[in-house]
Amino acid sequence: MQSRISIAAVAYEPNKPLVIEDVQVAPPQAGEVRIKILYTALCHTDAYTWSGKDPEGLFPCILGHEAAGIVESVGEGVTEVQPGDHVIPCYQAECRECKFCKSGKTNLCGKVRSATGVGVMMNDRKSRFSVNGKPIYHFMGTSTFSQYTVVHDVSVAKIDPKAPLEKVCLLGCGVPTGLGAVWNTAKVEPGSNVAIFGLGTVGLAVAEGAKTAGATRIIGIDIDSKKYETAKKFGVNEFVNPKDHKKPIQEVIVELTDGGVDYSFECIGNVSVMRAALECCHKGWGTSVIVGVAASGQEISTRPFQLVTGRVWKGTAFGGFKSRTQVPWLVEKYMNKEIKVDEYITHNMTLGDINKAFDLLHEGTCLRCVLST
Ligand code: NAD
Ligand code: AHE
Ligand code: ZN
Repeated sequence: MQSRISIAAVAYEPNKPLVIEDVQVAPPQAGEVRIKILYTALCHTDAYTWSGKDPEGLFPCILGHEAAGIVESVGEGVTEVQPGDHVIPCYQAECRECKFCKSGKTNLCGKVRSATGVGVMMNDRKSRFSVNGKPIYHFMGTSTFSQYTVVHDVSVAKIDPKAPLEKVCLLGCGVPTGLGAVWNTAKVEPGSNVAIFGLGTVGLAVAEGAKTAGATRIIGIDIDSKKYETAKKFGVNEFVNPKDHKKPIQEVIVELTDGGVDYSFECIGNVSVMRAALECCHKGWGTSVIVGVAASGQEISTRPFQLVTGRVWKGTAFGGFKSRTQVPWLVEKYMNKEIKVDEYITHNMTLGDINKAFDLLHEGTCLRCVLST
């Protein structure tokens, strides 16, 4: 098998514009899959790592982890996918053999995480990307801001070939994360009241998940009041802007809900808001789920009394979904019109416009921007 020349967006340094250039993509080795990426969206975690605030961020690298494509070639021993299969790369692997996968207690997988966290492939601890012979690091085991990428076979979900790749690419991260935070991590029951901090794609997917779980009050909290109009379409039925109140936002929510909410979700990545989200939960049973990713060095705090008196603090990665097993199921749910996907796509561009797309991501009007490669 031969190397491929692929146009990719390379992040050479934190916060410096990504460089669109030809990258050499080596053939897949044993247990690896080379994918032709057709569509990739941008997630705030890409922006976070690019900003230099991710302790696992390495440069130069190829970012991107919310995408869809077609298998181009496979390495020795790969049995579950073959060239031509339609796939979604999954940053959270699922090997079905490791201690984590077998535990039945988590969707985290231990098989390749030690390599994906340091930008290399498991086999030889090296990268498959290079420019003029110099290696470029992988990112989250996916690196989808490239026409071709190489991933571990345990990180590939084979999906229905009839599914529109330009839409279902979103099922690689943000939408499943929000839905799963509600369905798998919090396990929201009918009649619950729910507070969602941050109404970006992840927060809106939490709202959609809460609505389908039968939550009655779905309170959206965002410092941008423009978010409410869109949020209503995803199930938010009350809106609070912390800027409209002098009191701490947790006190406002506790008063609004006769003692606090049953479930809250932090979908921003702000540790002060994480505290507020915990403290707005009802004494005795309220559960708060941390979804947002906070910068290196940031820590959460609260009075231990908050937990002693029955509030529960949890976190979620990819909404607790087992990736290879459940991403195809989510695709089917989308095809059956049981979950939204199209509604999160506010912009479409090409890979060459990726720097403009990142600018848009920081504007309040952009939920997901899908790039064609
Ligand atoms: P986003 O930037 O689109 O949405 C964040 C929202 O929070 C915006 O509407 C913004 O106006 C609002 N906001 C900002 N500061 C606020 C404050 N102090 N109080 C209230 N609202 C505030 O982001 P997104 O794409 O929805 O992602 C949200 C977070 O989830 C990010 O941190 C991302 O890295 C993380 N994430 C985590 C996972 C996971 O598996 N845990 C997966 C995907 C994304
Ligand atoms: N490298 C970061 C961790 C970032 C993080 O928590 N990532 C989430 C997914 S965000 C997707 O948009 C996650 O699933 N984490 C679990 C894992 O195995 O990485 C840091 O802060 O170190
Ligand atoms: Zn993401």
